[in-house]
Amino acid sequence: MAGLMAAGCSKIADTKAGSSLLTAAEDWHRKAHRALAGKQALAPEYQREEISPSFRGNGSRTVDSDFYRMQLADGFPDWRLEVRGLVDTPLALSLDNIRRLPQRTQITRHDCVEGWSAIGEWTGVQLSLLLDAAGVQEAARFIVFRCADKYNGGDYYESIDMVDAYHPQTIIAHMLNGEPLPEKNGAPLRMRVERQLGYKHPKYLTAIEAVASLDGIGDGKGGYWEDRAGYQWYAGI
Ligand SMILES: Nc1nc2c(c(=O)[nH]1)N[C@H]1C(S)=C(S)[C@@H](COP(=O)(O)O)O[C@H]1N2
Ligand SMILES: [Mo]
Repeated sequence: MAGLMAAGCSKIADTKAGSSLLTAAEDWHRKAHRALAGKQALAPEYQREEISPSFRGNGSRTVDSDFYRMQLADGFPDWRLEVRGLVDTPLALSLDNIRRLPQRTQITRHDCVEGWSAIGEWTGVQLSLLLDAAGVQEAARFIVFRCADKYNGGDYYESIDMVDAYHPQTIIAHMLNGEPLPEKNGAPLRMRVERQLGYKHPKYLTAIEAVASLDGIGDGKGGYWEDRAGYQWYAGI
């Protein structure tokens, strides 16, 4: 596990990563943020009393399919989260599988570029745990997240590098404030990538893909909003 982590981190540190992907300024922002904050520095965590009375749903607030509606009504018995791509052992996990793994709970603040924030308590499994279970291969440089919803007709997706993928607060959440994840917030599973802005936290998660390059995925900029509105791929707060 430690070996894998070290390999993942040094690989990123060594590359002039994604000169094709990142603008020079963005690259600078990512490095400066990391240098100041430290690679594995934690995003601030809050007290129970600070939790927002309601956590708004933004972007997609549901998934428009019969399968989703039926699963939502039944507690998602047939929902599967796939771990695939450049891994030795692809996985397909049920919600039950995920609930039985070691859990992390964190109270954090979500910041949306649209100008609102909310503090919530998230519970789920660390992404690093699933990546280690699947055995991420040396060639993998990014983790891509696939979602069940379409937003304005396009597939929502996102991606992060290996530093954020192995960050302790990067979790696949299935609970918000001690309750199963509400529909509007991404039921049954959504990412929390706490050191980045809201659009980097994909909801309605269906698959986690280890890839060597973001070329050929969506329009190649690493995410739904990156492709459409030029949002930065590295959205460090
Ligand atoms: N699948 C999916 N994930 C998504 C979005 C979306 O539209 N679809 N919107 C993003 C944006 S812009 C934000 S701010 C957060 C909102 O999370 P919330 O609905 O729990 O507030 O989800 C992000 N993840
Ligand atoms: Mo957002």
